[in-house]
Amino acid sequence: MAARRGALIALEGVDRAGKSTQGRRLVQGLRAAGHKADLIRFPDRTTEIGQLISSYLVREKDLEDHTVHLLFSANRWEHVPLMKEKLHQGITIVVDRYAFSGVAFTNAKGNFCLDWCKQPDVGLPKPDLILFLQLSPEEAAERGNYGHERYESSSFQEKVLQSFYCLMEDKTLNWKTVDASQSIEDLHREIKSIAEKTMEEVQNKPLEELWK
Ligand code: DGP
Ligand code: NA
Ligand code: NA
Repeated sequence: MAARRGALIALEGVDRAGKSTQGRRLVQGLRAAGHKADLIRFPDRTTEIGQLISSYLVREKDLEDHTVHLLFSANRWEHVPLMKEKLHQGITIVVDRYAFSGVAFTNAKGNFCLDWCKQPDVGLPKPDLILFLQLSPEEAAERGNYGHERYESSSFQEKVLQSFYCLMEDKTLNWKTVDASQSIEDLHREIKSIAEKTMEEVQNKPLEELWK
């Protein structure tokens, strides 16, 4: 019998929903429970492509919109060989943002249809679970002001949220919405239990390709 594989778990949601905190806590919690687990944050600003993306986000550099979209996608693709290797070694991978942020942020710019936005990410490893951290714009606002990076305004974030809702209509994907207004610990417990259930369910199933 083939070795059991790890699960690919994506965390998505608007800015400040707590994705990065929950991603770190989830990997810690899974490891503490004896599972093998790793975290990847997208964009990964440490690679050469990631440095370009970072200079765009902090407004040091202006890049053409299609170009930026493809760079974010390329930044995911450059991790794919290692992600696949780890998943097949039984390591669960938690990704803090994935192709859904890629589509939602570009689609929110207004002049890019969902179909075009999805194309560069078609064929990425398909997440076994997408946890959508749901937080109302009002609750997000209570968590403090946005920073000065590109995209950090409530009007743009509202459009991003609408694009996420369109993507969530795809029932071939395993979306689970969780209430991100709970305490960090309560949300962590809920997320960890959903994650462990998914890990159990997919361990003998083949890894699939996204949007194919
Ligand atoms: P973060 O480090 O998670 O705060 O992400 C930085 C910003 O980049 C944030 O506003 C969300 C945005 N972002 C994340 N992934 C993508 C993507 O694939 N495409 C675009 N256009 N924006 C993204
Ligand atoms: Na941000
Ligand atoms: Na984050």
